[in-house]
Amino acid sequence: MTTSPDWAGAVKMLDGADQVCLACHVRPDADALGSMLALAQALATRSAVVLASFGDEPFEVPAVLRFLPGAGLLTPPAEYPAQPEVMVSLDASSIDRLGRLAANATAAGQLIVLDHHASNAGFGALNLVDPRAAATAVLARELIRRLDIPLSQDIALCLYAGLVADTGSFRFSSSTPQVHQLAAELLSTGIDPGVVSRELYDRAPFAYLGMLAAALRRAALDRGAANGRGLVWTTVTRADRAPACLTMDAAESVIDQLRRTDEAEVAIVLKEADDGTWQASVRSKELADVSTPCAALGGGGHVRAAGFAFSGSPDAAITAFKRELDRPA
Ligand SMILES: [Mn+2]
Repeated sequence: MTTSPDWAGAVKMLDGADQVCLACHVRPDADALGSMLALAQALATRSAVVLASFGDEPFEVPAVLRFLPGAGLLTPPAEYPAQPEVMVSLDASSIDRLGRLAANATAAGQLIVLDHHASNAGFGALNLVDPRAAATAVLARELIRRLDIPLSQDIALCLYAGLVADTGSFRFSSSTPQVHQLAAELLSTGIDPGVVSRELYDRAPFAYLGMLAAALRRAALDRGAANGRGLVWTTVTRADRAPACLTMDAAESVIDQLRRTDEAEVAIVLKEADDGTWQASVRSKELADVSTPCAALGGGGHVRAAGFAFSGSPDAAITAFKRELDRPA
């Protein structure tokens, strides 16, 4: 998507709606849920009825995101209108990323797509898609500005969480001067950045250490992969999480340990879900495009951070991934 976003059109749609239904991608991260709850709380200051959801069953906010304000506006997908009058999709690169709510998006009277994934082909009637945006939170902030709704601390906290998450706490190259300016604007509402980093990154139950140890002990380095730039990978199995009943999102941060490896341009963590299927988180440093191989395996994401799902053996998935990674462009 390269056409310039029709902000005025979106404002008109949202201003004229009696009910606005928001949805973000399944298994939401801080940018998806934060952007959605920020926009939901902003719209709720108007007279419109606001519903927000994501298409997971069971419908549960990931434990690590429960500090985000605005959860009172969440509605389970089963109670979501089948044909929303106006619907907004946030941080979903394609309609199937909405999971159970993809059908509702298809049936929506008007669908606005707010997203920053380069692979987003624009599945809405109105597409506010900007791949240069460091986070969907950047676009959500712009929409709230255009709607002329002031930032409350609760809205700012949600946006800040999304910005922190998608910029790797302002460590990635996406942390432009504009990103820092937005961070400054959000912090100037009086929110505490320490709360966001502590909740997102600096806490876990004691049992997490055992799970992390098991995953790191299994880490394997393939120096020849990624065209000789190296690949490091490991798994987080159901058995690793079982002793302390840790949920899948406890495995999310394992990739941040793995990707430190100097000898590897690419890092992959394969996480086994409770139903025995797997999700792969893939990261690269500065050279490898991981979004293309992930897309070839049915997933997607960004150039330096992407993922895919599979069922079957981790070894077979890694073999398939390496083949796609080394495929000449
Ligand atoms: Mn995002």
